[in-house]
Amino acid sequence: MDNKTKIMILGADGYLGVPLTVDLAQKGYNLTLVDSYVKRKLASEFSRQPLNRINKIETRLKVLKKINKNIIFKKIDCKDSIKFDNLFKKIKPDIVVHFAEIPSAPYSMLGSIHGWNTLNNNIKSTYNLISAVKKHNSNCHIIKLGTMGEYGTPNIDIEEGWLNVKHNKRREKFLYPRQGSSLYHMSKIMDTDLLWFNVRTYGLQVTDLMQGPVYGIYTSDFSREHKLDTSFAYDDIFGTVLNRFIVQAIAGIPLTVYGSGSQIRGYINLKDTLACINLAIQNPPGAGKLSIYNQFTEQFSVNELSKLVMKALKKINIDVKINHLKNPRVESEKHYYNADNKGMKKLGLKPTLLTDTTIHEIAEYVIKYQKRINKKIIQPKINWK
Ligand code: USQ
Repeated sequence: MDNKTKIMILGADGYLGVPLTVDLAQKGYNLTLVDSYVKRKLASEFSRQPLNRINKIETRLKVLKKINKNIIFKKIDCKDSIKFDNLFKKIKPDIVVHFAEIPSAPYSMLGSIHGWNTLNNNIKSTYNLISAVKKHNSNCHIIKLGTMGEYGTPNIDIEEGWLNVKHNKRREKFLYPRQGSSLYHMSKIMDTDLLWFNVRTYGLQVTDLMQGPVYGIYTSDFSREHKLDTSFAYDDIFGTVLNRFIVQAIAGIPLTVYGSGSQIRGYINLKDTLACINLAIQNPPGAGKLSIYNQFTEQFSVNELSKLVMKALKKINIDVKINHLKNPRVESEKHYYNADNKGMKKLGLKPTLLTDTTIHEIAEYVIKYQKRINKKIIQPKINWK
């Protein structure tokens, strides 16, 4: 039990925040959970309900407090500088895990209001966090969730955060060039820039995790028994591609492969996301350092993913069809992709691979909630142009 280390989780009600809370509560950390419920609000504005109904933090806390008394929840919008600053000043956390961002690329590309909402929410929450750390506890380790999408799809290998450049016989190490393909991804690039500025100027310590699309559901006997599972989105705005494909397969809808399907990304199982955050907690970079990790375990093209789902589900007698739709996004479809991800493995990550068993495990979960699948929220409705 580590009840001395104070960890604040911003965005504790999200897909990643919910299981991280359960995990860190079980480990005995002193936790402050923060969320404004903005994602629930957006999802319900767009009628994009997750597959499973999850209890709010207030209800989940009643159960969690039975295993760990040192947990509190504050319903605060991290954009609110005064409220956030007051909370941080009072708690003075040792570590902050920052997930409090609007996570959807399609939402950010819907229109100018949505684009600004994403930029404003994401940059302002990061800015307020940095300001509070500088003012009240500059030793605090900020663990920030970035995205592999910050790098885009360059025609050279993607390094882990940094690029050594030789120019006119001189050398310098820069942040790896960033080229986002949505305003959401651009907001994460701006976050990284803000963090790096504050690390080199004020000596803050930051871990920035460049995470690929996440899939899966983290569930333990404890979370199942006490209704502590996380939300599982499969819609066109908030669902990530593999989760969407598995729901589509179970619902008998042809898989929605965008364009040629040759676009490649680095993917990660939700269980490994939790393992990576734990490794980041145990490995602070030290004052004046920005550690960047590429947080994914395997690279796949969308076509490969769809075929893996088809092959795995055939084994449990589910017939899957694949449909190529006109790509609603502006993204390279045929491109080079080779990203380094050695950092987390060096720290001890043992990757969960996307095997038939992994797909069956997620499918089993989806089948449990099959009656709740809303077929109207599956086809993509937001076009980049
Ligand atoms: N795709 C399809 N069909 C679908 C949905 C997506 O072919 O039905 C394709 C997309 O065109 C894209 C790829 O699958 O090429 C991944 O799409 P996604 O929706 O799973 O992921 P993305 O929009 O990039 O965003 C998600 C999370 C975001 C996170 C990001 C990591 O929503 O929060 O930062 O994954 S990354 O993609 O590496 O930037």
